[in-house]
Amino acid sequence: MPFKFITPEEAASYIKNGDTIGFSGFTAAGTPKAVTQALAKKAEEEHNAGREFKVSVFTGASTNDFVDGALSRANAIDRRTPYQSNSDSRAGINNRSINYFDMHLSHISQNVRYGFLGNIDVAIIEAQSIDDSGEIVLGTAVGMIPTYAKLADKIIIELNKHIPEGINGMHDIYEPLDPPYRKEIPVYKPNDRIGTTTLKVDPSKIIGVVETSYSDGVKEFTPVDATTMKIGENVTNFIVNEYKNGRIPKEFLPIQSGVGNIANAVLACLGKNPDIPQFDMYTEVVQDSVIDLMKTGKCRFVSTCSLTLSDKCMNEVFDNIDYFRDKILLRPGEISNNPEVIRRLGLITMNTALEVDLFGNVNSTHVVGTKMMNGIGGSGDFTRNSYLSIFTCPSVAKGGKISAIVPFVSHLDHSEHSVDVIITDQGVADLRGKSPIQRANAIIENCVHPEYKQLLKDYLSLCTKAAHTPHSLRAAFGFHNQFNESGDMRETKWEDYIKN
Ligand code: 0RQ
Repeated sequence: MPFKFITPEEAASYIKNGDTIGFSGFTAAGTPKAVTQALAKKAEEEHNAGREFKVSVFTGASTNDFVDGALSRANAIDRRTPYQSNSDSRAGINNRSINYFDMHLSHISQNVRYGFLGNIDVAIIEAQSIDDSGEIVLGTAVGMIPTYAKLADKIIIELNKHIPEGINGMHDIYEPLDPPYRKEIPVYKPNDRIGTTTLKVDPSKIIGVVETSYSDGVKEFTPVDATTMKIGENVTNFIVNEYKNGRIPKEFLPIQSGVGNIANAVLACLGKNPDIPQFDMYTEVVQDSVIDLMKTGKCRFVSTCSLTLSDKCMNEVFDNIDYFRDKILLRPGEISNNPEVIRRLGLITMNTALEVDLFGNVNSTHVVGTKMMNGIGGSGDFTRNSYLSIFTCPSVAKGGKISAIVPFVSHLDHSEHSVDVIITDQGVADLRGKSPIQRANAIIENCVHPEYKQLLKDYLSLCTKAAHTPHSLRAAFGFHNQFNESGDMRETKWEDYIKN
């Protein structure tokens, strides 16, 4: 091998204050894990010596404690995009020591190529293998690394022995041309391979190879509880009904499913229903429940950006890699989340909301309107372009103190124009073809927790003037104000808002 083996500390020594780093991976899957820890240590040493040291962290999606956790704790992150879910990183974002900007995942690579986000100084790539010419077999995810690697001045490789050779053949690396030369993305079925199995990088940019042996460290999901089970059942019954009534074609349509406990439970439930035929997925994240469905054959094929599997589930896939290799394609985020392909394939999309308002607007990102949770991720890419867009959430959070259904969302990620169906543990509100007031009534009737039904009905009656979308702008954030004051939205009193 023409490349030098170096230590994580040596690799970190090449990274300067102010650099922008592009990372491989998507969620915890496929991210580098050793150099980032050494970089965090270096940042602390620099800070102790009275020198500034911060880097910009561009990833595929969220990462894990090795990246966001370690670097946030070391106060080593300046700019951060596009998605994160680590508690230390969340704290840094909300105290504004991290300059986080939240973007649709499908936009990242092209915006970097367009020059909108500045130079990529270093790309750090987790690899299963690399040959002398710079051909890399990636790990358990792709993310935005084809673009970061192409544009970076320097490349550091983390060669992870934990990833089996058998993963070779699962990746499908493809980068579109930029306007005005872009052509169609030639994915007509989820299993259409359009690119190469390896990522070719310029070998002269590689400054060294760090050997590692880490698992991705994805936590196991919390077991399905009564609420998530009920949401799963409601989603399944709704889709079965759509299918039986011919609003989903007899061939069925590919499914996209978001991240988190709820998404995992929904898919598990969907897979168990005998009235749902075998299906394919065109999605960005594969969680444990999908692997179970692939084992039974219910899910035939998955196009994804990452295998975000708990260590236990990942080891099972690694042990049976020959079974899974021709049933999974790992693609760049620009392709897994591509609006053109999503619209063409006609995806049934299922994402999770933090809060939803009476008119079908969705907040996926900001707790009580101001504090960043994780980011929009791919939910906007899929929702806006889907065949049928579904949002799920528990009807209440924090033991009932928060209603997920509010008069007006305190932050807007997905507008009423893109959201077709809302599903909670209480039931299903099908918003298609309904006026705003019809949507509000359907949501109150079917999705709101019983403790909040009357409050929301009363809210609607506050708007006495004739209006297409009835709101009392004075009271629209009444639930949120109440939560900020007493910690319990149930104590909202509308009379406080209609004093004059
Ligand atoms: O808090 O952790 O303190 O208990 O939010 O909520 O119910 O466990 O749901 O794990 O599925 O996450 C929207 C964050 C949901 C996620 C979100 C509190 C609740 C709990 C988590 P605790 P749950 P999940 C593809 C798609 C945006 C990106 C996306 C997400 C915690 O799904 O990040 O969809 N989505 N990407 O108690 C205050 C409310 C709340 C609330 C719930 N209204 N107000 N707190 N919580 N509702 C994937 C990618 O793009 C990579």
